[in-house]
Amino acid sequence: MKNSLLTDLHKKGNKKPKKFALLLDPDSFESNKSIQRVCKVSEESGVDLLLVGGSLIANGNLEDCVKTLRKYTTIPVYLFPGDNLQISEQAHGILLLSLISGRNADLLIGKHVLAAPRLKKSKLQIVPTGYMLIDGGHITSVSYMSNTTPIPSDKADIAMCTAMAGELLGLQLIYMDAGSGAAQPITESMIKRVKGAISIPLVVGGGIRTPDQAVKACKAGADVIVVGNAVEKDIELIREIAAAVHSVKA
Ligand code: 1GP
Repeated sequence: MKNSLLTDLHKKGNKKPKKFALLLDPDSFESNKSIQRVCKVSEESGVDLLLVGGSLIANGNLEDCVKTLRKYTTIPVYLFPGDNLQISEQAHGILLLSLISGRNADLLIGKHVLAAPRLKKSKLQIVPTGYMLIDGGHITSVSYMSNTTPIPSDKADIAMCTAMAGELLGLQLIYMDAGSGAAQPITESMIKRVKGAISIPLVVGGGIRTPDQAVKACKAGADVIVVGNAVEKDIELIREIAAAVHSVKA
């Protein structure tokens, strides 16, 4: 099946080559109204992608959240699953994450085996994604829940070789993540090294709170910037970060 997210990321000559994705955690919304508000601001700001998921969904309802997003916006909605239960057929697609920075077999392949029959039957666009956790200054939910050690932030060589291995294994996207609410985002030098070593698109997230940090990550080589926490606290930041990301040329 034609994969519109990957096609878009590989497209040459795009006036806005850098993409801005919002990470929406179903637990963070008190009501449908607050999801609708995010949809409105995201549409007005030209947000490119909505990712839905979390390390742990305790109270929120993934299915309802995705349904509401599909109803109130035309922006592509992709699942960013914390586990094999976080699947909704209502989404456009799913980042099928293999946690290649860790050595937890369940998150490298185990959960995928459980999810495979359902995914195979679904109409979801599947994006095979090499997911790499990078140390962002403190233990994040994702490193705790995944029971894996993130790559140290000053070990760009390890990050580079991990991403290269992911590409060689056939993964089609690399997502480098300092984890939600990371104290420090991933350094520009690490992004540069990783981007220079792969030819598949690179997503960068975790701890990005300002338009300036987003621009630096884009200039270093990120193709997609993901922000979650910061916009949950200040929804208007969506406009500023979207404009900053879209101002960066190829
Ligand atoms: C986490 O990359 C995302 O998986 C976004 O991180 O919530 O820190 O923006 P933040």
